[in-house]
Amino acid sequence: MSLDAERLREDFPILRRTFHGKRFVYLDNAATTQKPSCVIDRLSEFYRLYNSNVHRGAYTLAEEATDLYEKSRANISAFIGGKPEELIFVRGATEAINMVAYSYALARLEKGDTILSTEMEHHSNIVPWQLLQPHGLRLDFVKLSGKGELSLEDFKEKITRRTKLVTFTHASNVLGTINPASEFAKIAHDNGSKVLVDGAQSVPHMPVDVRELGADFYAFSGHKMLGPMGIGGLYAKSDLLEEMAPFQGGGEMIKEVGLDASTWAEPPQKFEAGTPNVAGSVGLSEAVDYLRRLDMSRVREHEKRLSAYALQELESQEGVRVFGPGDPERRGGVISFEVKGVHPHDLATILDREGVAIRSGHHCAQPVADWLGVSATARASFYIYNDHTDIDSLISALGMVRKIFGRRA
Ligand code: C6P
Repeated sequence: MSLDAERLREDFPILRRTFHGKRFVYLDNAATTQKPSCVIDRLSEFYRLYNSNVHRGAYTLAEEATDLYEKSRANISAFIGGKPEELIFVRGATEAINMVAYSYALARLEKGDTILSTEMEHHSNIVPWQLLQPHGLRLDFVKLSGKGELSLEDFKEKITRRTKLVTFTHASNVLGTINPASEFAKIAHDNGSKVLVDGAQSVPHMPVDVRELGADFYAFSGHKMLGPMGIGGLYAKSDLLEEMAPFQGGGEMIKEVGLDASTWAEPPQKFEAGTPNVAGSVGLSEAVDYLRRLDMSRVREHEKRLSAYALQELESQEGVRVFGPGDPERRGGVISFEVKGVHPHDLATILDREGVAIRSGHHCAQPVADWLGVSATARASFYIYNDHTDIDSLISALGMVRKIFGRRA
């Protein structure tokens, strides 16, 4: 059974807003998703009834908050096929990747070892590795090719015996491409390299099982999957968490502290210094329950159908160029495009006047824009509450763009 987006929209209070007198058509879900009432209510309930610090107090309220926090960890880790002790709560995918950079790569790799990333990455999977270069770690990138896929040939050529970590995005936030993650992971493992997958654009949109994928590390953000901002996860295999160095020092990540030296708590606490985002974890757990009820295979099917329709409609518009793979089987619900003669920022501004919210710019993935040979693109990205009528609104708003820009568009 397909998703009933119109029905689902009723769960999202923000989607009842109007902008410039028009129905709100939210097509910037790759940036962040809207929150259903159950998540908003759960956050409010936490602060009304359960607010307390965790892992510290001996009183009942503190025990309740700790229980909620740890149950949320178990629920969220199960959603991606992991065990509770394999999930570290972080602010989001960016912090998760930085944690791997500092606690694993910097602490465990040797001078001259290489990290192999790709040209398809968000800045958060490029810059943390660049920051390690002054420490003697090398960085290389798998090339983009074709319509925006990673070149398997180049990957096989670039992976060497010094490649200790391979990292790539599961799904591109600009091109929409879904990478064959398990195939890449197998090549990396056969070479003796560890694998970090950036799941920021995949966990919200398709069934993900970190074990089936063969990921050693998997990063994701709660706010892109109906959850609150400021909470996300780093999945890491237990043996790796054991050997990794702490990311930050402070309360709760220690076993014993002396003035000269300290010892560390067991994972996951070892990586969660200071007061964590307890309300965020509870809210994200509620979001996971909501997605589970919908069924992630249906979420994926829904987005595939929407993408197929959007691709067909956009490509039939004069002067519109769509970027990324053409086959909806090989892409997610993220569609970047340009309209000839119109800067993407102008396009987004005119669309806003029609009630349609899209993103324009380089989407924090400048190397992808460079590869496309553009400085910016317009980007529409879909989620469970979007349907064909939203794409129709986008297309009709593009008609307005054409009117304003005259024959140039
Ligand atoms: N991309 C977009 O509009 P954070 O900001 O930590 O939640 O997620 C970072 C991130 C990492 N990897 C990928 C593939 C991403 O798409 C993002 C976030 C948003 O495309 C905001 S720039």
